[in-house]
Amino acid sequence: MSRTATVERTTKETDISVEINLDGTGVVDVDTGVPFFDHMLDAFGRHGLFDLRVRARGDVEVDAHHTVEDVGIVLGQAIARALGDKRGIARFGSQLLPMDEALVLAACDISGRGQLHYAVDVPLCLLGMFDTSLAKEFLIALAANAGVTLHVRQLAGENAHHLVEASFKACGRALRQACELDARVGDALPSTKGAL
Ligand SMILES: [Mn+2]
Repeated sequence: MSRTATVERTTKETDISVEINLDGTGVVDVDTGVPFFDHMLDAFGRHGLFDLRVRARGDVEVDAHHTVEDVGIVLGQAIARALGDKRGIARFGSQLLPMDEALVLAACDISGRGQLHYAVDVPLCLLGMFDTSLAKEFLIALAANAGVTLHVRQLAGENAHHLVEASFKACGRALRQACELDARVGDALPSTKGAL
């Protein structure tokens, strides 16, 4: 059974479609109109080994905020949908990810309770048209809509590009582990409650 999903969402601010295959090989095709964000989604998919296609058109003449946040919403929904009944998943994943001087930890639990705990002190600046505060906005939307408890924490680093990119890569790797089907879990739900 393939763990894929396609989700589309249109509002007055954005028009977004996301296709994901959780069991992919990291083939990514992204165009959001925000080049640095494309670079981050590429890193997320490639290191998460998700096949990911994203098309987004948003009101970037205002700024990139709506586009980035709404892609987080739709990507989160697509991950939740592709996970299906969550039987057989590893559930937890974590990755400590270095990028030059930056070192970022991401840890996730496919808990059904979407929440972000973010402790990355990124200098507030523009990376192209992406302002660095948008990294947190994206991850809030992703965690909430995927139903994932997500901790992202900086252990070292100062360069904004490195810190944001390390965060996206770490999240991709951590989610890859958590989404992975574990043969020893079999067809069970990895929960003492019997629900995720
Ligand atoms: Mn880069």
